[in-house]
Amino acid sequence: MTAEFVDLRSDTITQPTPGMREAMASAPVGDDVFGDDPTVNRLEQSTAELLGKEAALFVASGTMANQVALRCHTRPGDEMLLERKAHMYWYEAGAPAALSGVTCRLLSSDRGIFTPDTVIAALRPVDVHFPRSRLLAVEQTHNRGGGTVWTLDQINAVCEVARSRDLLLHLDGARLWNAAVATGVTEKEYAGGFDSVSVCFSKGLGAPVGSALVGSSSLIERARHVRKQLGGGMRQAGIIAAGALYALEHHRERLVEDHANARFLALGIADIPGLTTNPALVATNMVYFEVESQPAATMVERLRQKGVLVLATSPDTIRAVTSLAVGTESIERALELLREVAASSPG
Ligand code: TLP
Repeated sequence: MTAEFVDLRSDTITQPTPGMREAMASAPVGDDVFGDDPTVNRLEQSTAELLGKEAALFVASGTMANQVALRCHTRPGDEMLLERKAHMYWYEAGAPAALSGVTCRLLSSDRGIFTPDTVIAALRPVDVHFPRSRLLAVEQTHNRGGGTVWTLDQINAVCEVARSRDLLLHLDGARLWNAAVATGVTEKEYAGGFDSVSVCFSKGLGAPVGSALVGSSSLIERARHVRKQLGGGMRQAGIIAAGALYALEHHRERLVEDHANARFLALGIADIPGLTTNPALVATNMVYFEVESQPAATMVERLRQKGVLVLATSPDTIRAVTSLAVGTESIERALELLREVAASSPG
């Protein structure tokens, strides 16, 4: 995408910074399938430490991290409990069924955040007729919930009830970094109650590729095998792991800028006639808003023609995501163009 576009489609669109490219170019590498890549090893160790777990596995994407975890935790016919609009259910191409033979039990929530009672109500008794309730998955921040943040108390409460009913626990922490920066609760504290956590380096942190799955040494050993089965064993992967390491070391704290830009964007949108959003609900780097005057897809196309890229997430909803690719001036420009497009009819 050319530089004139204000690209708010996702925080996945960022380009590696010059410092990151330099780190990637000079990274020592080796064959990671043999465990020989020092940069991958360093990334896995740092990530495990940061999350307070024994081990980590570098994988190609957040989807791969989540699905490898699911495969490790379940057997075919098992059931996973997760929120109705969770990424693992909504955006992972049917992988729980296709790759693990797992069915999904969908939980209702308030913008992605559900309660211990909801978990209890969804649990199946042990009975020959039923799938085995095996895993509870939580998403932090919750993407389709609006980039919402679970408090530590909310997370611990669902972990406790799940644990007491013998469920395993997975955290889809693609944007756990954003939650940590937004609340001051560390990634490690959030990860404490979970058997496995996935984190992404290629969202707000700005690395070009890569995610990690973290957990106990035995889980990660098994995950390494599953990753190989899926064709995800990479060779001189240190080239991309170096970008992830750089992101981890240099781009976490700056996420506050993305959050401030998202709030600024939401406040601007709330003032535009025909568009609706609640800035008070913008907790991280995502702004969801409703469009009254035209279908969301029409507005997305008209904005594209003017130089603003956003995504329609339902017939009347648009998502805009801030990242290191968009500074405050770009947000001001996006707001101007949003005003123009909302004020004129599609014609
Ligand atoms: N989300 C992407 C799209 O897939 C929707 C985005 O633009 O937000 N967990 C969560 C919570 C995610 O939001 C995403 C990506 C993933 C997992 C998957 O990561 P990737 O894209 O690396 O497979």
